[in-house]
Amino acid sequence: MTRILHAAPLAGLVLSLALTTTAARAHATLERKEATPNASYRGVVQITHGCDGQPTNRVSVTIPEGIVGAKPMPKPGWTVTTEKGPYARAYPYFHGDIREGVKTITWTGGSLPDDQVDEFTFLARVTDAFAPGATVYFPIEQDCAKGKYRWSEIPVAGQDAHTLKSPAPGVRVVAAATKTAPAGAAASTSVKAGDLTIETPWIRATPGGAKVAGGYVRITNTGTQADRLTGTAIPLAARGSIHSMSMDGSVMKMAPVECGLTIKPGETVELKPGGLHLMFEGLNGAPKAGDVIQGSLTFERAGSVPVSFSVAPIGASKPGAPATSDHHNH
Ligand SMILES: [Cu+2]
Repeated sequence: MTRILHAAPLAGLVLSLALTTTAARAHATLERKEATPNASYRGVVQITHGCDGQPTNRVSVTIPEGIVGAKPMPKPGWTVTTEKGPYARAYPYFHGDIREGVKTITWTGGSLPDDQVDEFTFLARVTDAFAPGATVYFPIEQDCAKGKYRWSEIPVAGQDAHTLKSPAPGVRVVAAATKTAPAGAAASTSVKAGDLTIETPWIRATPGGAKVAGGYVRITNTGTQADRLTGTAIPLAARGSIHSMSMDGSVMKMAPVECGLTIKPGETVELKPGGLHLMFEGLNGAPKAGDVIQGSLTFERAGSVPVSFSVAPIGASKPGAPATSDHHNH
């Protein structure tokens, strides 16, 4: 048993001498230590010990300003409640601006023994209120029958978070991957993200000056719960979204897929030319055949998943295929 008694008078001394890893193990932590602006974040609060031997029966996380659309994951044996309130400003969200939302999420009524660990999960969106390099803190309250911890200390500028006795877990905000690999670099064709398998992400090259490009990918859900593809991004494009295509008489029409594209358990969804596709708009450069573009797909449950889009020639109907005389843009 390596429990550290934070309430003990010795705790400060122990912590100041302890290795970072020891201190981090004892605190309430967040499993994922990095997040990307304008992308979803899956927050997994890890409770690794009780209060001086007592079981934990309440966990509450504060959603900081600039993190929006927070939703808790229900947890068997626990009751989840949320408190909502207005944000300091409006933030862009899937269907226009969002001005209010969940500020705290609290799980109560369960009993987590001191010698067991558990996780409390929420999903939220990181806005552009945080620049890459910033750290965003999620204060956490942990209550036991007797005793409690308030993991709420936030380091001031220049202060080392490891010197704090009850630090709020921090998540570092990092820029989305922006590297464009040289032509001919091998693209990884299959990526696993939780229950999802993401295969052959590719983009069709565009003539210089084009403002839009279509992207395609195959996604299989091997899990037992549905997930939803809600967004996509590449550094070359100002915006990425999911579009459907349909025939209106003899006219091909496309429209954004509202609320994301559902991938049911056991289902494979294929985005391909002439059908569902990723739509990249506001291009500030032209994807060139043979390039590999690092980008991301965002899912409601699986979060933001980095993917490598290979670029096929203008008019190609599949990755690696030669151009055809297809006149559709995507
Ligand atoms: Cu489109």
